[in-house]
Amino acid sequence: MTDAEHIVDRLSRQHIETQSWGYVSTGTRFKVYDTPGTARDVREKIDDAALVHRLTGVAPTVALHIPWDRVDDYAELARYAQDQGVRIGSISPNLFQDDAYRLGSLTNEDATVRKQAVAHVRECAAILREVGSDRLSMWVADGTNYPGQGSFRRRRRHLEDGLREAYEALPEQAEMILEYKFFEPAFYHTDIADWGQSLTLCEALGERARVLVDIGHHALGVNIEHIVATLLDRGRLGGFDLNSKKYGDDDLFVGAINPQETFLIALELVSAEDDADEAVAGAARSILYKIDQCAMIEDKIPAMLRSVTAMQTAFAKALLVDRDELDRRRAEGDVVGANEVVNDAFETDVRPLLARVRDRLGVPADPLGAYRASGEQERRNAERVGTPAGW
Ligand code: PSV
Ligand code: MN
Ligand code: MN
Repeated sequence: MTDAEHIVDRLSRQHIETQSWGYVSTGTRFKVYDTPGTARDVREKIDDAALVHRLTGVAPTVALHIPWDRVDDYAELARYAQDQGVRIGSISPNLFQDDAYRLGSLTNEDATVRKQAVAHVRECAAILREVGSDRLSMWVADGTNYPGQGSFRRRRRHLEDGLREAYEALPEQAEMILEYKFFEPAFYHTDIADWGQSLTLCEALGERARVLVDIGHHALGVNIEHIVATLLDRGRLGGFDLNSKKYGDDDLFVGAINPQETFLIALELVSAEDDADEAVAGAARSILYKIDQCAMIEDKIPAMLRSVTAMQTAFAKALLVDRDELDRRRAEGDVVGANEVVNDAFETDVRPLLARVRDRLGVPADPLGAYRASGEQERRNAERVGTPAGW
């Protein structure tokens, strides 16, 4: 196999999960705009995810968020998804939209509230079983707004206890992937604020708990690829929430801002996938790549297509890096040369390579162009009348 064929082969096996809440009308606390043709219920969200998969060939699963996507019969919903050509992927509990959680969910001083939160996470663990999924994607929004408001250590103990109960309820093959975020909705402290806090919790829980990195959940200037490398090396990077940001948790589509960062993250990932240490390589190959974006004023499906194709672009460029040559330059202390090797790949036009990948997958060479020409948006605009689904 030539190098180019090898790259086409790897890119044909890419798997990017789109998320149900990326297909609905969302906004900021100032305004939610209803865009025409937007999904109104979970089935329409699945329909849109299925269309994105048909157009790209690399997005075969869709993540759900409960209760936004709550239904009576999850096995039936899983069959519906399968009929459309996709599967249900990760399940996210919601520990931030109930009045009871005003002072925290799993960290609350009140044992009744903690119990409610644990019960909800366990409900989500049970849904995994019903839909045949293996990832529980957890974000704990808990935190405090003012100094003095809470006891950090007591909250941390409650958190660990609650997560352990949830962890023990996971189906045998399933994993918990644990997100961190440094601010919002709380503004003084957040209980799982950074990767170190998430990692130490995962280590306390067990082998089937790994860290989830949401690109938007870092302060400006933080070197995310370094965090990624550190977690990869410990076999504890379990998933991504993919998006891009200019400021904070902006949830813009991938590649819109700083595509070089996405590329440098991808470079760490492909190099870990090839690591001689099977524990590192195996963990890297089982990472969940989930989109977590909010299309506020734009049409949802084109925005999702942009993210999926930006991830393909980042990985294509990462795979083009001559890592043997890079290692030689590093060993020689050739600072400029090493950077040049990385940059050469970043500056390569990978569109012809991706056209080959799409040809192999039997999907259009230009997914976004094909969507525009398909009439699917116009059909949705005409058919989907009435209130779109929101959060
Ligand atoms: C929190 O900001 C977050 O990134 C979590 O992943 C949530 O589940 C998601 O956003 C909801 O939009
Ligand atoms: Mn997220
Ligand atoms: Mn977020």
